[in-house]
Amino acid sequence: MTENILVIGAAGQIGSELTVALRKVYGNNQVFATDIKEVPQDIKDSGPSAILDVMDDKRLIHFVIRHKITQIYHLAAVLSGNAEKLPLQAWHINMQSLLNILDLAKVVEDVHRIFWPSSIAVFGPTTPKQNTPQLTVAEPSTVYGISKLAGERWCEYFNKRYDLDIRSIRYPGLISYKTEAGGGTTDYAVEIFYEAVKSGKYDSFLSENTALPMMFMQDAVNATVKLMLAPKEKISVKSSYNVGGISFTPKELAQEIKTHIPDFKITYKPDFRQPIADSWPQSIDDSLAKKDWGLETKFDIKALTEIMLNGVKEKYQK
Ligand code: AKB
Repeated sequence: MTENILVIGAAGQIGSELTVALRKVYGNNQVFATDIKEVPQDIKDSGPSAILDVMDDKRLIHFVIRHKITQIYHLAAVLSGNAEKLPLQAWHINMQSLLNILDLAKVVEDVHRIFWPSSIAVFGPTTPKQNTPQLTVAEPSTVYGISKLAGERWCEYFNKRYDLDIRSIRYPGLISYKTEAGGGTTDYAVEIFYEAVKSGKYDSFLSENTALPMMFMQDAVNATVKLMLAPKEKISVKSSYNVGGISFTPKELAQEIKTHIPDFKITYKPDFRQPIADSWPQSIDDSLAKKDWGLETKFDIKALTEIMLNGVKEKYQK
């Protein structure tokens, strides 16, 4: 069967790398890259792209029918830090965009598989912090976390009630240099590399011993592609899978950066994102993702630090 894939949010941190990976798997012309802003030049040059607003449900359904879309990757969202600034707007965008997709999948028969990202933000202060289980207390204290938890419930509901095939991962903090992250709590672990290369110092908005689960983008992209290629009967979780990657603190990351830039200096000025980070797990049990569809991760803190520093340096040289 020929797949026609729609990526929503292709200009974002995940979308800009996942689109490239999907084009390798399915062919350049089979993957439509869309966003409310222009997608990166390499994505524009290598396959079809368009401006598309997922909140515009009428245009969305026409687009999906016209291009005979069979799989949708809906990556657009307001992240945790930004969502706290405009809670109701963030709730509206995060929820309504997902509902627009789920509702169209119910009526457009060609659409047979959907990916939607959830987050470790579904967990809250009452969740066990270490090796957080797949199934546990989830009382998020952020609007982003509440929207992701509600989104997971909707995914499971649509999966079961309408026999759809909606798959999801609870991403940890994602680290990449191709497209800068924006508005997340884990984003210190991206910003730090830009500042290390640019000025040799970084003022962290999280305190030195704040451990959080993290993952290098290539691992996250590979996991997403693998989950979406797995046979349906392997997918036992109809809401969203725990995926853990690695865990580290700002202090540990700074130490690793110092092995490349010995004069690098880090200072700590925790802001409104500190309580968000404090409410999240420190490490994740992702054994079910490993068992069900063979989750694998390759990059540790050492490997990702080296790649990030080289990648950011190269960007600045351009
Ligand atoms: C954020 O920090 O908001 C995101 C996330 C963990 O979902 N990176």
